[in-house]
Amino acid sequence: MEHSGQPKANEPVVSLDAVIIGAGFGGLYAIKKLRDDLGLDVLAFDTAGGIGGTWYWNRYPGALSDSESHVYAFSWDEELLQEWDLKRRFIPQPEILRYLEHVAERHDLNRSIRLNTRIVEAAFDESAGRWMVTTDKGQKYSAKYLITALGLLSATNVPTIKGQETFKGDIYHTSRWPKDANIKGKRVGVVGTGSSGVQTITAIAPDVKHLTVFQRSAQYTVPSGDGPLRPEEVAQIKKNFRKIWDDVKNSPLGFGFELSATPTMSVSEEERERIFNEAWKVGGGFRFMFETFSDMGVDLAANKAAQDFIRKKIGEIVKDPETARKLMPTELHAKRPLCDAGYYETFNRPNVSLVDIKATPIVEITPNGVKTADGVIHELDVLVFATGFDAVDGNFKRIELRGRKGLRIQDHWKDGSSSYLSVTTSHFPNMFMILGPNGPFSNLPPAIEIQVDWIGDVVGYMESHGVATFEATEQAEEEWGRLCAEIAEQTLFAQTASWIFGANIPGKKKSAYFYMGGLNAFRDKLKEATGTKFKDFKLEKEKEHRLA
Ligand code: FAD
Ligand code: NA7
Repeated sequence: MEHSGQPKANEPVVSLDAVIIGAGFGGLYAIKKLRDDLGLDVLAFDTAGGIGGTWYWNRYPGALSDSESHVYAFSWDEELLQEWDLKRRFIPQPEILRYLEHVAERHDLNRSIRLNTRIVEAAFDESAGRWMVTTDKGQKYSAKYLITALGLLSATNVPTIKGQETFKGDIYHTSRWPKDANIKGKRVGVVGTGSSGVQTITAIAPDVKHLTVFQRSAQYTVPSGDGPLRPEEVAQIKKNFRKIWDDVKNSPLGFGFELSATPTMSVSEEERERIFNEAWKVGGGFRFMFETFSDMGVDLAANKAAQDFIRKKIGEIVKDPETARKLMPTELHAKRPLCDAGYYETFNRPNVSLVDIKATPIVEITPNGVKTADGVIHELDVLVFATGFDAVDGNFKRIELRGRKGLRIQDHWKDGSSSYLSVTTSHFPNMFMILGPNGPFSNLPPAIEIQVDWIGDVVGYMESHGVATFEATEQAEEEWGRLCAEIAEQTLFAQTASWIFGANIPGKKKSAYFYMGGLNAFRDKLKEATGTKFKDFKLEKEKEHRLA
């Protein structure tokens, strides 16, 4: 159904079936599911000036998905899988955005999307059993369902450094890269060496006059092995798409390759070296971590073997021994695995320098650059923050979001964000989260599809069974949280400070933000919830709700 979405003077509140927040992969599929499959009256809102979510915002040079291109897409439009031109092994940002825009046009989704519109408030009205939603333009909507597709790597983390406002040049965050950004021939500084930093640094080094990399933590990264797909590879993928997607959704990581079952120490040192070298040649950060051996993420000795291998590679690649030393991580290899297009090689360029800001921290930003603790002012025209995101729950906390009895999400999640099965949270009836906290740690488009399909099933059930409200029980949520924490604690990821555990944001509660039991197991849990007729949820029938 279509809705003008504009409140009229005599109708201050527009009534809808569902409000969707976000128009990335999650929001787009939610529109399709609820509007076209279930026939509901829905509107989606996005702060952005275009659809695409992550791929609208992250326009920094070198931005690329490091899930392989044939599994970084929707599987529900089989025709499009066949039609879409797969060009390279990995899919760069402009191409992903073009793909999502094409999906939106092809399925006529744009008419159900309001861009340049931020949702500032969403509150559950218990007496009406409806969500009251307010935009930054003061428009009000009422809806039975609230679907959040806010993005788990979307709320930017911008550091506040003394003197920042005095800087005479431009400051960009990678995920807010302006269309008119100009770095050519300039002196550029990049703070941050996570995935975004590694991609940006490698891409811009040849174009800038001088590049100063401010590194807080050295990074393990392996070659991506990106390149054009051969026509016979594309043909093979297209022939097998059904099976590929079936395997993806039934695998722990959803990346389209088989995980190794071989423990690292079960093979000889020579064999280990051979397998690591082979993976280095093939490329891909997730493949290096999960296709080589079975235990890099859980066993210290296995992890150390991988660390040693990468450190040795750094030593071989980087010519200046002091730079190589600084680039060699000493921590566990247990952050999100990365891959690159020649990151370590970049530091052999005469126009690139590396500053170890653990040894010499940034003390302030001056009008002309960045001053470090050794008194040096690194003169810059442009400063880039590749400092990541307030991951998973960041965008929830930026909305005035209230559930039953006016409970604010910030208070509900004061001890760390929680959910039942990532898609629901207690006290927030009829609110369905796409990639909410404690969801699968996996390739994300299949995780999104699995979640939206389930949400569609629940909403369909509610509509056909006269269910007014649907809500996870506190107990189910607590148990799910405990399970996520228990599984996460068994991995080395929990011993490493990164966004996966909320450790990158000062003051943020360090806890498990993901379910690390696998996408396949997660999918089974959702199926189980449906199969047991939602026994861990409270369902209130329309009649009961009216009586209450
Ligand atoms: P998003 O695409 O983040 O969309 C969320 C949208 O919600 C945004 O457009 C935002 O503006 C909007 N929004 C938020 N709050 C509000 C509000 N209050 N009002 C209105 N609108 C709001 N995943 C992978 O699986 N593989 C990869 O290789 C990979 N690479 C990545 C690389 C980068 C640089 C980044 C940042 C992320 C990457 N991801 C990757 C994760 C990526 O975010 C997901 O794959 C996917 O795009 C998430 O889609 P989404 O719709 O859930 O969220
Ligand atoms: P990440 O992976 O969180 O990386 C952020 C980087 O910025 C990392 O090197 C941080 O160092 C560094 N950082 C963060 N804050 C600061 C401050 N205040 N000062 C100096 N350095 C800082 O974010 P990305 O955007 O690269 O990637 C996030 C995910 O998005 C990625 O995994 C992909 O899935 C896409 P630290 O390591 O914390 O010492």
